[in-house]
Amino acid sequence: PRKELAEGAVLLRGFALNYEAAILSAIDAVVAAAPFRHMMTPGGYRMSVAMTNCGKVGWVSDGKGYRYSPTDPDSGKPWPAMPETLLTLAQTAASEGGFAGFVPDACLINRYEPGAKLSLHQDRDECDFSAPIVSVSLGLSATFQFGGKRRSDPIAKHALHHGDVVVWGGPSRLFHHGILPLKEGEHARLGRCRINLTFRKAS
Ligand code: MD5
Ligand code: FE
Repeated sequence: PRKELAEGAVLLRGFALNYEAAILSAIDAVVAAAPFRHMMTPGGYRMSVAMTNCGKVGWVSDGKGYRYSPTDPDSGKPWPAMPETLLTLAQTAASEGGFAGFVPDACLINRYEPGAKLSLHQDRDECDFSAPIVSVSLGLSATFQFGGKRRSDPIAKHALHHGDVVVWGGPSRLFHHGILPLKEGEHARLGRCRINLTFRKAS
């Protein structure tokens, strides 16, 4: 089932379920080499979402700002390579969403525990806004806030569940969005957390 949330934004409900076991073992391998950590915002706040990355570059935040870095600042080493199965998932979903030829070079992995949230923001740190962002939701369900190009635009809410994939391209690529504080719960395979993968063409 496929649902257009806005021009260029396509929700593929349950699309990742076929790949579940492969995704979870790929995440385990990435996290073994580059553990989840809570980054600091440029303003000096600790993010409630824990993050890691795989791919050629990874998204980082610290006192100096937001950017993509080829190395993990915690280890000084390159981020783990993007597992083939994750790349295939992202490319298959992008094609389904109307973005054939998507070649992500970064995958940000976000881990939410109950109470963790992502305040309303735009994803603007990438070099090429003509490429979509593909996001994969796993574990506990979350409420996604979906606004518009301007921060003051009205905000819709959508539930995102285990296995859901969203392709954010076209005009929606720069829409404001966020995740409300995760509600307490227990997921059969993921436990007390939600994991979101975002595939990006960052550099
Ligand atoms: C999440 N992550 O569920 C979300 C999913 C992030 C982030 O927001 O920056 O790590 S990605 C949602 C997204 C990406 C690009 C555009 C739009 C939404 N949008 O137009 O709403 O952890
Ligand atoms: Fe975002």
